[in-house]
Amino acid sequence: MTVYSTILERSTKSRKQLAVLVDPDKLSLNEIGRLSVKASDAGVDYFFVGGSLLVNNQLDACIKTIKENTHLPVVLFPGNTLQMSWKADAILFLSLISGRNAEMLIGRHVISAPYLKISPLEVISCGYMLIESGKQTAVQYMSNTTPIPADKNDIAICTALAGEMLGLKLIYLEAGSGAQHTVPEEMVRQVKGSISVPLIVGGGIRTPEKAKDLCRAGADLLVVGTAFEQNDGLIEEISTAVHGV
Ligand code: 1GP
Repeated sequence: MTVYSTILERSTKSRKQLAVLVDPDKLSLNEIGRLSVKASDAGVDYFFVGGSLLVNNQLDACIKTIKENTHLPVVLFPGNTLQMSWKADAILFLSLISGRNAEMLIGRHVISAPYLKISPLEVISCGYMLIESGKQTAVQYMSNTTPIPADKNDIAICTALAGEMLGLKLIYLEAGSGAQHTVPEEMVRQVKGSISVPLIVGGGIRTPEKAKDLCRAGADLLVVGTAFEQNDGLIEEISTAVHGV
């Protein structure tokens, strides 16, 4: 079963899903190993791996460590075209549809397409939407794009709809790593009500309560990184919250 068909099937059955985001620069390999075991024990669904900027050349080793410690699918969540590895199972082929930077919409994809074509990676197209979250985030700065204002649900809905109509297989509402505020529940609700592809929500999720609220609002898959880097004891609590919805 492919990663996408798993996401789709679980979303169709309203089984909420959780991905642990590992930024290979933020943790040592020992810490990544420990986190992998905890995530697997806690019933997490996927590992996402990537960061806005990787400087430690640890991507392959990070994925290898996760694979040695779990059987969970590893999905590349690349901040740029250098973050590719054949050791992963799949890649989110992100088009930053909330922005108007042609490089992020299609330019980088043209560069990476021939590499992906010969790779064993499952390529999953994804409409990536950056939502304003209180302060400038790394992804805003690095992508040189303006996020959608957090109170403009109509813009978010139309952007997600357009992404789906263009054939993108997932929509991802992103507040940014370490965001002050998550994507608002009302926006999640309205976007979910307008699309039929699975909806991913991430950025700034730190508590089981917030995770539950976002799932109830309509998120099919939550992505959590920073909170788990700071306290891996939260993995079990947030996983239980997500899977209990
Ligand atoms: C994934 O970038 C986010 O969408 C992760 O955000 O690090 O704030 O959990 P956090």
